[in-house]
Amino acid sequence: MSGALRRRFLLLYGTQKGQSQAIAEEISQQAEQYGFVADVVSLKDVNTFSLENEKDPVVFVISTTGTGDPPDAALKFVKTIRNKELPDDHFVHLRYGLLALGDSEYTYFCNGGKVVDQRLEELGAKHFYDTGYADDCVGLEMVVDPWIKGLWDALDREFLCRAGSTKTIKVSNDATNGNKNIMEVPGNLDLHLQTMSLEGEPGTNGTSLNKAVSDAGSIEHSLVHSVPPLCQCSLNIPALPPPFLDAVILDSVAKGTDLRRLHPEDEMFSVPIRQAKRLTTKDAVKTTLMLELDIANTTIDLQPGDSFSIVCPNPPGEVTDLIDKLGLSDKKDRQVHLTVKSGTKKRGAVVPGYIPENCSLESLLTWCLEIRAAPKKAFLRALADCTSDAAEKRRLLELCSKQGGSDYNGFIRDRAISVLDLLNTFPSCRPPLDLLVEHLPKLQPRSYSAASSTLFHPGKLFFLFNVMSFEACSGRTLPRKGVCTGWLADLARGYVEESEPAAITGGEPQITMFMRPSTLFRLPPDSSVPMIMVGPGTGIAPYIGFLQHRETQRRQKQECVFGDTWLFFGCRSHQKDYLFREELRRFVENGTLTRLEVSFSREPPGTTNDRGPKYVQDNLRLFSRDVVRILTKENGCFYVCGDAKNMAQDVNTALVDILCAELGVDKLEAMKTLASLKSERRYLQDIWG
Ligand code: 2AM
Repeated sequence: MSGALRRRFLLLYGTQKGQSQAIAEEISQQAEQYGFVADVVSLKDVNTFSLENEKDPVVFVISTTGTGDPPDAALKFVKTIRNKELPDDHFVHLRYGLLALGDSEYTYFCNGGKVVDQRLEELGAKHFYDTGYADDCVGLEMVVDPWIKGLWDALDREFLCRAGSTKTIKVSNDATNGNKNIMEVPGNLDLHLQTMSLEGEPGTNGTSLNKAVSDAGSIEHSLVHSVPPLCQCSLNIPALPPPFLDAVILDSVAKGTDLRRLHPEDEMFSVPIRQAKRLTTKDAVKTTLMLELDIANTTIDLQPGDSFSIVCPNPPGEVTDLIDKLGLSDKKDRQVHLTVKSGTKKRGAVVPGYIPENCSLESLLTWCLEIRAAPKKAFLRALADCTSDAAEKRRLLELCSKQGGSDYNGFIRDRAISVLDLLNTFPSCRPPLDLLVEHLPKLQPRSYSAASSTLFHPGKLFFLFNVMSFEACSGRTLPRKGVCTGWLADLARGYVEESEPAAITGGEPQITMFMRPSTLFRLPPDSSVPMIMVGPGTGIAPYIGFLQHRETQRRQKQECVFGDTWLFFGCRSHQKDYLFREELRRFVENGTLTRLEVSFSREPPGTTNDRGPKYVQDNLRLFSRDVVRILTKENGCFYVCGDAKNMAQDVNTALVDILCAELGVDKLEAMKTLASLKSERRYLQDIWG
């Protein structure tokens, strides 16, 4: 554990009539008694603090004005954090607590604080203490005083954990399962683990990280040493909050659901699918499809490197089965009316804003809720309460118990169990609809990288995806496809059996989508800058856009200088899943691509490529001298696209090794070089998973 601790926190207030300021001053005074130092700053002085660089915990006290606006003094700050260009992980380093002030006489109670809270969370910041909502109507002090009292314990815990945060924890874990689920570890421990450096022990067949974490007994000694004792006490599953929603099914038949209501903040487009093509052979393990969207009649300004999101429905069969399981088959088309339960103790309880008012039961389950989401432990406990059979109830409780960590992962997560699968497995469980609305998250649009350039294909947007599939298991008798990829594959069915792209004629399916323009993952503006692109599998998508763009530019502006352009692609076999083989060959032949290196991970023995490098990073190592030259001497750019969990990390490790070997520097120095490449926007990632 580190030595003396600097127990400073930043205390930001946004005040209209001085109440937040007074409370902030009160907090600051008390802080001294508890051994903390508060730096008190008004949110209006946006230039005097920088959340981007803030390392200490941050406490906000924010008033509400008008019917629910942030105070004038905080408007500039709110505008800054609302900038749509900010990446999702902009504030991932930030830990904060927030006290919102408001008046429940007004419609949007405490909304000044809520908008800040919500946006900080969207940008990756994490609470170290629950938000307080103080009501001027009944007296602010009713909430303010206990909230401040609790703040000191929360700050104590936060600083204790920071004390252990510099250590590397070695957890004996299953190397493949590795750090996969750190974010979902129950209780408070996830908060601490996220701030620590985790190191698995490749090759050990020990318990998985999740088991280690959920079951204190199996945490390796080094974890016990480096985590302050208090953190080990926080392994309990959070108490189950009482239900807060009422879902009443009205007699009236609902009108159609407007998808735009689900994503009001985005500009939605409805576009036809014009062509579909299978890029892998029929006997390949994964099926990769490419679809062509017609964007000619839209205002979309597609740039290579951009992504977009597709609004997809849940599979109709599953929706029907779920409605059946809820005992509501006769009410599919009826309007669902949601209200907050009167007398609920849940602070800030609201009907989720993404559920349209005039929504049918079927639309609710088709378009609004992620019915495939792995049920969290709190949901399991709530479901146990609705289960009449004693054995089933016991099993559900076992799964969500403190001891059931690995059982939960094995039973629920690893097999991608959904609430419907659970209701099939536990037939005496009959939850009310409101429980599903409370516990299932919002159905998320799925994002894909564009795989084309409009310079090359005007008015078109191509993209590719692997059709996801999940095996049958208890609770579902048939294998299941991914929600969006399965839906898209169905839309394109009948058109993808040909090797040539098949035009879809008559009744072309439409999809609803919105753009997610990239801020960083773009071609270097100066075409003479050399670039290295790494993307196995469908990670090749944005590079096809890049290369088509460059190919057209080369044709159009002969006089331009084009820097070295390298592509490291990886697939399993030459025959089955070598995506864009012909197009890549053309890029090489016409000089758009100066170097193409392909690795094959599962080429049968005896074939041409079976002894070559297995993965993209193995190939990178073979060209380490060129990689270092391009990045350090020629100011080149390095792009990585594809799987975040394994590939992107392995590529990063390879880069560190390459820099160490070629420059004769140690690991730390190599990591610093990569960090500066990142900050210079020359090491760019478009990764998922
Ligand atoms: P696989 O045979 O092990 O699945 C596209 O999916 C390609 O990426 C496949 O050849 C796949 O190999 C490979 N791949 C899998 N894990 C990888 C990793 N950690 N790093 C790089 N490539 C990987």
